[in-house]
Amino acid sequence: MSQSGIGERTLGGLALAHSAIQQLIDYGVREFVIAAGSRNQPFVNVLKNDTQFKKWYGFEERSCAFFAFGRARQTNRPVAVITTSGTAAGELLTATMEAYYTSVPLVLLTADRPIDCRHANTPQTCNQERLFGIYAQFIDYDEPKAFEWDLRGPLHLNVCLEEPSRSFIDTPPFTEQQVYFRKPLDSDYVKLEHFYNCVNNPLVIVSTLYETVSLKSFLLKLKAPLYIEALSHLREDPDLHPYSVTTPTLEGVDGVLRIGGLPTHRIWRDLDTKNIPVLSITENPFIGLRHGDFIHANIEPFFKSAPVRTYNKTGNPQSISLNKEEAAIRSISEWAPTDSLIYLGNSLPIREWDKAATLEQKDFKIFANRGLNGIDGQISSFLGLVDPNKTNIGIFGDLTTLYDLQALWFLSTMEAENIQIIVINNSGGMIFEKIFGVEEMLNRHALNFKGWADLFKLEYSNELKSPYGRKIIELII
Ligand SMILES: Cc1ncc(C[n+]2csc(CCOP(=O)(O)OP(=O)(O)O)c2C)c(N)n1
Repeated sequence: MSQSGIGERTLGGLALAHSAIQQLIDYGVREFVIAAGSRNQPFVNVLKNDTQFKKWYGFEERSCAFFAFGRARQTNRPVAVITTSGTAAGELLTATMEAYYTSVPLVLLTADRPIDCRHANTPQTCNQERLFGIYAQFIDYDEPKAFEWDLRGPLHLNVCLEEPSRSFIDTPPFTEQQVYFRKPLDSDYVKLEHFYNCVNNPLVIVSTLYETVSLKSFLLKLKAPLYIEALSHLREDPDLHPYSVTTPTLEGVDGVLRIGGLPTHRIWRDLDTKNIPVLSITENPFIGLRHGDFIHANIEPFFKSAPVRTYNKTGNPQSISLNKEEAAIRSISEWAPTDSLIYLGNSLPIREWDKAATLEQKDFKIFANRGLNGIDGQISSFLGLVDPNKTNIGIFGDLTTLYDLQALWFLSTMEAENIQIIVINNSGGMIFEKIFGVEEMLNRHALNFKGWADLFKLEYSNELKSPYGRKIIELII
């Protein structure tokens, strides 16, 4: 008998599956997104017997992975996606890449055949060792083993299992404990002091952040021009409006301080060709540019004690004119109830929201996948983020929507009542019309999404009606 109390190989790897799941629980996993296959039957078996933890079931592994990624962000905990072997495991790559660049603890639990099958291409067997390369820390789990995971970014647990049993049997309960925790990052102010010493006319760009209390007091003392993206949750704060810049430029700017996730605005890319100091203070360990420097820190504690230089400058909030699509985004922001959860799809919706959304303070909780700006897995990520206590509004381009149609599979087991999926249908990838103006870039089409709503038995509308209930709203531009 193994530690888990289940006989080992004779029971088709249940003992190994049980100890692997127990290890994930020790890491803090409390939700599992399961895409059943044959090889991963032991995981399905041990979790079927469990009553403590949340289980979601899907079949399209890419979507399951993005859904799990969304759940991990929403619950602030590691969440595991479980697949069978072969291409099923490969489908997890894109969500893993996104999780890597956003430091989200996504767990990839893949079933594999025993190690001696690895290079033999026995049925549905490929080499799953380090399948996700640099994007996931890796454990080859052919026997119970401890592994200290820092919970920053993905973990891949590949479990080698003998032939699964056809019968499901009782297995012992899991012990609910969390042994591993994310250690806080150090706050080091040397690079910030250096920035103050060499920069007299800074532009501060603030992007993805979820805790803003101490940063806000810091910015109020700093008194420097601020370009504030919606993902920072500070864009609508009236106290910061005097410092706010509506349309940022680098003219006259001799240094940029970026706080939070990677900025969406074009100006960030333009910085690559400017020879001025750029300092990023970020929870993800990447500069985000070809030059510059960064401080990898937990934002809230960092700004609680950060030294401040007062610049005594103001911003230049301006009124701007909106095109039809931007005006539609503005209407959505006005229509959305206070305290809604808003998911901004790549690519135009997020840009248009930053430009056009109301500045009224409505305490929206805003999310987007800005690790790699993919248009894949967007609806799955949104559904993973859904909060049953809020109105949940996801805004997506039409190609982005087409990419992830089957994500709505999860709706049938979700309890949230208020889910609005808004498709901005401009008949193709219109961000490229702006940039290139060339037909071959656009994937133009004449499709609409009524049939999609019918397929999943959802209400469908072409206008912003009540923001309550569940529906697909297709705004044709
Ligand atoms: C997975 C992935 N493939 C390709 C791209 C490149 N890309 C960026 S925007 C875009 C078109 C998006 O079209 P749509 O969803 O209709 O949005 P719109 O541009 O009209 O806002 C593409 C293909 C990407 N970001 N991610």
